[in-house]
Amino acid sequence: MLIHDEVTQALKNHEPVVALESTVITHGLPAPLNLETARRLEAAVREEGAVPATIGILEGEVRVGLGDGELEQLATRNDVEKASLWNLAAVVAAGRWGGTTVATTAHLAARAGLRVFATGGIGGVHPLPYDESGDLLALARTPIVVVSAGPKSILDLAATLERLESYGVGVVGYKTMYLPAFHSPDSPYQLPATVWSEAEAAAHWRAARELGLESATMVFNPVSQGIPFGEVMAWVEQANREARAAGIGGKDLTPYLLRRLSELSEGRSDEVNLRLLEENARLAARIARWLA
Ligand code: PSU
Ligand code: MN
Repeated sequence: MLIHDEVTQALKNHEPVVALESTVITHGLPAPLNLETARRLEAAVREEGAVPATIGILEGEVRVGLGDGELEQLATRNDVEKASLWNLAAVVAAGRWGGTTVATTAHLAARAGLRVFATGGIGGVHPLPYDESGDLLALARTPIVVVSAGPKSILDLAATLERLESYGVGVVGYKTMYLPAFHSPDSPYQLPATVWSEAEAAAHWRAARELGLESATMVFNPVSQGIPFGEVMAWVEQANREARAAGIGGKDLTPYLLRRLSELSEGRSDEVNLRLLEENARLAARIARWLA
C-alpha cells in the first residue's frame, strides 16, 4: 500500500483527511463526467479544509491518495476491474488495475489510518434474490465514518436498513430522522438516531471507539434538491424488471441499473448524483476537521 506524501504528512500532523472511493469513477459514471467528478470531489474536500485521498489500485499497487495523472488513468483505461473485497487480493496479486468499492475503500482507508470516508451511495440488498452487496458486512467490521446519501435507490431500502441493524452497523441521519434514498432526500423508513451537527457526528464516532465497537459510523446525508421518492421508485422498478429480463446479475447489476436510471430520468439522476457526491465530500471534510 502506497500512501501519498501529502496524506502521510497530514496524518502525522493530525490534520483532517477524507478518503474517496474509485468505483464511482471506474464503473459508476459515464466518461467524461467520471473524471470531472473525481476532480471536483477532491477540490470540494480541499475547499472545506481537508486533504483528499482517493483510493484505487494501479498495476496491483494499492494507492491511498492519487495524483491527477493517476486519476485520469483510472477514469479512462478500459481494463480497470471493480474491486470489492472478494477480488481485491486477486487484482493486487495479478498486478491489475482496480476501482475500489465502498467495502474495499473503507477497509483500505481504515488500514491506512484514515477515519472519514465520503461516497455517493452504499451498496445493499437488491430486490432480486441472492444479491447483497459486500459493502454491508464490510461496514459491520470496519471502524470508519462513512458519509453517504443512503443506499442506492436501485436497492430494496427496507431490507438494506434491516441488514444494517442485523449486522450492528452504527447508523445516524444527518439532520433527518428518515433514511435518505440516494436520489431522494427521504423515504418512509425511520432511522434509529439523528445528529444535528458535524460535532455530534464526530461524538458518535468517538463514543463508538470508547465502546469497543468495530463497525462503521454511517452518516446518512439527504441530498438537497433531490427527486421525489415516488418518481425514482417507478424508474427503479422498470430498471430492475429489465435487468431480470436481460439476465443481468452479479457485479454488473449495479452499473447496469445506474445507467438505466440515468437514461430513464433523461440525465436527471446523474445531475443529482453529482450534487450528492459533492455534498457528501464537503460534509465528510467538516466532520474530519472535528475529529482532527
Ligand atoms: N453509488 C453510485 N455509483 C457507484 C457505486 C455506488 O452512485 O458506482 C458503487 C460503490 O462503489 C459501491 C458499489 O460500493 O457500487 C456497490 O456495488 P455492489 O452492489 O456490486 O457491491
Ligand atoms: Mn452483488
